[in-house]
Amino acid sequence: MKTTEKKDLKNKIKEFAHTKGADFTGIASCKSLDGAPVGHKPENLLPSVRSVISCAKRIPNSVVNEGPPTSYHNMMRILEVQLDFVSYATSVFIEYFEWLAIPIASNRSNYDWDPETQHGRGDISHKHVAEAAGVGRMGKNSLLITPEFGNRVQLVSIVTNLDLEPDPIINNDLCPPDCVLCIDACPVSAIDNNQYVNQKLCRSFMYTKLPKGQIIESCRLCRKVCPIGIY
Ligand code: B12
Ligand code: SF4
Ligand code: SF4
Repeated sequence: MKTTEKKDLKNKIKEFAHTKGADFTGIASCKSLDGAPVGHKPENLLPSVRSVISCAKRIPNSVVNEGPPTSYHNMMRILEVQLDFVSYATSVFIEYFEWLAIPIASNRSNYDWDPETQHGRGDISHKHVAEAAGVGRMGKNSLLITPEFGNRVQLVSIVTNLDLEPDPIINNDLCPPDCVLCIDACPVSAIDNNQYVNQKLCRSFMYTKLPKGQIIESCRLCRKVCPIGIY
């Protein structure tokens, strides 16, 4: 494919994803994700992969900061479905040009689960993809932070054998050096100083059981206290 054709297709794909509801899109080369754990590399999902597309949708600040747990949980479920739709529709769009494209589940755990440590991994880590695609940078809370809306975005990825021009990454750290608000805010001290989250500790606090038995994802203190993107 010629460079001009490549650029044109990249713009078309990004525009399409935006019309389907993506607020941000970025392209990462599969090489930039080489550091992913075995089984979670782009080529484990599509052997002929060349690029990984990241899409993000913002969450209203008021839901994260002020909303009841039920609204927050509902927002997480809505965005999960919408992002899965964005990645599905964009993959079909890419297939019209006769390239392969696989949408990776926004938030379903895959077979990688250790019941002892309660450590799980997604098929691919969307936040690592988003960072490599220039959508944002991972903060000390280990979440993907965008300069525009901070960590208040949800993510999805698409792997494709289409060789798209990667977007530039954000070079500077978005966390102020002395900020530890997210680390201090976690009631179960699940976040260490190396962007690492102890899943068992987080899972012990993150969920709330409602009187009728429904379990909702309620804790988001490490998101809420982060000042980036708040206006
Ligand atoms: C498992 C999981 C969790 C776990 C672990 C979270 C974590 N920090 O990774 C737990 C249960 C703790 C969790 C909690 C939450 N989660 Co969660 N979670 C996921 C899920 C399903 C998989 C994440 C994953 O695989 N991480 C990889 C980690 C677990 O593997 P690891 O061995 O620990 O990783 C180390 C290395 O292996 C290496 N690594 C791993 N992959 C890669 C890839 C590359 C290229 C490189 C170089 C290195 C590398 O880096 C790690 C650090 O050393 C994703 C969806 C997805 N598919 O991405 C959502 C996701 C990360 N969660 C999300 C959210 C919002 C939350 C919560 C706020 C829940 C809530 N109440 O709403 C909390 C926040 C807690 C926190 N501060 O992280 C969002 C984050 C959005 C954002 N802006 O970043 C995601 C992306 C879901 C989505 N579709 O948007 N979650
Ligand atoms: S979601 Fe809650 S429990 Fe989990 S790391 Fe963040 S603050 Fe801690
Ligand atoms: S609260 Fe501070 S340290 Fe934590 S992610 Fe936000 S800016 Fe970074």
